Amino acid sequence: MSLASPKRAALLAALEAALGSGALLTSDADLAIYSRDWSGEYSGRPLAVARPRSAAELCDVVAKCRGLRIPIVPQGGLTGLVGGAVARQNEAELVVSLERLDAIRNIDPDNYSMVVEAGCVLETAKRAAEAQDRLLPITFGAQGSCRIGGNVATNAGGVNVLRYGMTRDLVLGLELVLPDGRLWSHLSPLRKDNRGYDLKQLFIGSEGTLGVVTAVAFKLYPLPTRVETALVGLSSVMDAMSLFARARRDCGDLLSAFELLLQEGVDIAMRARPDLAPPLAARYPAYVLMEASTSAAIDLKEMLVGFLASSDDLVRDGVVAASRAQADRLWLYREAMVEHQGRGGRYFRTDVSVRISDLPAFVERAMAAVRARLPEALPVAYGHVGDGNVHLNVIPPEGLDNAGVDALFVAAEEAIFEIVDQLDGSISAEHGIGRAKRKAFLSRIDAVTLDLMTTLKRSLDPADLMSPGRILPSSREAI
Ligand code: LAC
Ligand code: ZN
Repeated sequence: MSLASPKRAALLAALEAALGSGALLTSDADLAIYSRDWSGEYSGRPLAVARPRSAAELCDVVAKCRGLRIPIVPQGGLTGLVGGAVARQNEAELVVSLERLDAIRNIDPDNYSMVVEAGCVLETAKRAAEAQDRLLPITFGAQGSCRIGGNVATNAGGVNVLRYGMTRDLVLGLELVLPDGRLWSHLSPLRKDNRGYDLKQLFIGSEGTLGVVTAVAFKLYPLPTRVETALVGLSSVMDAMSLFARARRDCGDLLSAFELLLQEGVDIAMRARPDLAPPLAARYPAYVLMEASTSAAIDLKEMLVGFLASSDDLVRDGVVAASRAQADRLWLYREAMVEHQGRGGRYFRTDVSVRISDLPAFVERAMAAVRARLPEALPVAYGHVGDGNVHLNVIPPEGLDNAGVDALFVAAEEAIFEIVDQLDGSISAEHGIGRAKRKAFLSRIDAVTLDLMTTLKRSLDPADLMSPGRILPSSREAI
């Protein structure tokens, strides 16, 4: 469906008048960077890009789109991996970029809270909190590009979830524009508030389908003054999870990251970054990157070194970083592997979860299923195993054409999700549903849950104008 030009012209004229010049982008050259996500998997030219500077301006944009029945897709840093923020091909969707709504409205160190606008880059918000001796704990590779509104809309995860929770656990208040154009403003950073339904929870993780986030009140934590990082080699994923169970007890609440890598992943990192030497003297089937941190005056290094020494039945070798620079280098194996796993081409991504106790069985069975079904492909597993969340990705053989890669994606998804189902896990622990996981999501959802979700969507957005076709089928779509 493409939009008839009188309707398009009416919208553009109305938006131009409401927003002023420079706020509305319409040329091919200007639209290019808003038309493709970071993964390269999704692209679509929007009808135009509106860049409001205030929540009031955004209310106006939404009201005008509503009048003309034009769908809206909010966009942040385009680092989401499920196709949520890119306009659908040939669907005449207006992208609303939050990039100019990027102020840090306030930081209250004594209340351990801050209020940030949706377009603020995560790293900028983290730095501002740090300058006041506080930690905004959302942490992951894309933090230099992703924006706060997207973090909330997707309930972003990351490497510190096991200590601080998902984004949802850090949100105290929200301000957003509803599909009918009204502003819902609840930014009060109270720690406890039990008045009626906790409405903000409906919007966190709703992926742009129920409203557009304009500002967020976050809970902050003490900025750690001591951080200890270790990379250890182990004989198996099973041993890695036994180590995790012990670390939970022996490191208490000081454990802030527990990431799994396999030897294949370390090899990918070293191929991509020839300056990275093998991390340990020998090669191991599994590696764990673990981090403990605190702001308290305790000997954290003694605790971590003591813990690893007492676990010498599991830990075959390991290194504890002697400096922040060395710790950053240990994290580089993880980051370089993530960045280069696809060798610059397309690859199949998952972000599944199972019970922590089922994780070794999941990795073994899912890797075996992928190898049996796609012997030429390379399965790579890594991730936040302290949360039971693993990224089991599948890299196509080099030279495979696009149709072959499409077929591989289908086969890989079937093979991996079948094991997730057997273990009663989640096909999306972290990245959300968007468009990428919609079919798999809808084919597994129970009737009551689907009815509740559809009822909610229809009551808040009866004309289906907010990110249609993401999570749930669009009402205009043949299913
Ligand atoms: C990670 C992101 C991709 O864990 O979820 O690296
Ligand atoms: Zn992840």
